Amino acid sequence: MESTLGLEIVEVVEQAAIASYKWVGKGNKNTVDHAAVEAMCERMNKIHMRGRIVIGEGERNEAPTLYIGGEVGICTRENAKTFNPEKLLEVDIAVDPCEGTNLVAYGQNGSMAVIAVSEKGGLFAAPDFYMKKLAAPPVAKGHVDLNKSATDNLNILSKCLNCSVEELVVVVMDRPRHEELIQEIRHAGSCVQLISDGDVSAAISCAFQGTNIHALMGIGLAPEGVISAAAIRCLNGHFQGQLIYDPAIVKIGLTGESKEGNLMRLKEMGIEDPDRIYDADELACGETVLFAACGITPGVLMKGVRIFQGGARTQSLFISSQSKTARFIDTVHLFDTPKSINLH
Ligand code: VTB
Repeated sequence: MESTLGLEIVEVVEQAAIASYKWVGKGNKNTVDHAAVEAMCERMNKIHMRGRIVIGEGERNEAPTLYIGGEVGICTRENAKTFNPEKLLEVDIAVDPCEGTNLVAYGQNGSMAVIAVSEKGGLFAAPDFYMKKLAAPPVAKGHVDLNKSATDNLNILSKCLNCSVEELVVVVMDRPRHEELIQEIRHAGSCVQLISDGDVSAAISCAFQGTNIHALMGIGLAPEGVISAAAIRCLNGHFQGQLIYDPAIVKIGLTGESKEGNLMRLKEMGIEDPDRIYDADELACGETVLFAACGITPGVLMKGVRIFQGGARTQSLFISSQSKTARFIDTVHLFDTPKSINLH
């Protein structure tokens, strides 16, 4: 799968990043998202695959493209019936064409275009619920636990990383729902790095040394949690997620839903235990998992898009469970044939 799709999905996120970056700082998150979605969709439809969107831009009636259940790729065309079935690559795809649309709209750091791919059934088709998340470096995998308190996890993390609790940096989304969590982390002596958006980048940063991010704690959206888990699973990092179905916990969001209605929806999805804690291997359970991200605005892991006359430069991250590698890819894009400049 990697040899066929690897560079292709890097180009998918690069094109989405460049397209959305053109709207950086203009203050309109919807324009940012639309540009990323269109560019991602267009590039995916040039790949020789039959890709099913399991995490995308919403339900079929909510989004014109990249909706859940939609299909992308050359092998979805009418004439695909004539293709050699052995050559037919059928995959499940999780996308966030612009993770952190607000960040791009307001010119803030930390946004990226992301995609995760696996064989059919290889990615958890998370509902658009919130998810309580815990991400941590590989050395802490299986030692920290979402069932434990933040204080206990910080003590465990300090032992795993052989550092003091005071040296730990924990990323938390700056939301009212995290008021108590933030207080507990600071009371334990660790540093809280607040982010306004973009917990996928924060989660993945835990799995790389040298990012000065040691954990992600708190509640974000579940689809982003699956995408984070796909990357972290390949990096052998720690990621756990637990669906949040009670709007009272989130304080905002899940508008219109009731706890009973959410429980009913989970039951209809076949989720028997709504309080189940999923680990990375369960959220991204496929034999092969590929992940690609391209920086839109500058971030901890990747530089942002840089536009120059006639082209652009991007930095992407490609992670593969197949080759067990994480590659940072620096790409120069030439938009058009270089104009001969008459200097006389
Ligand atoms: C979360 C987080 C994402 O949006 O989904 C956040 O996981 C939305 O949270 O990274 P709120 O509903 O509390 O605003 C992101 O930050 C960006 O998609």
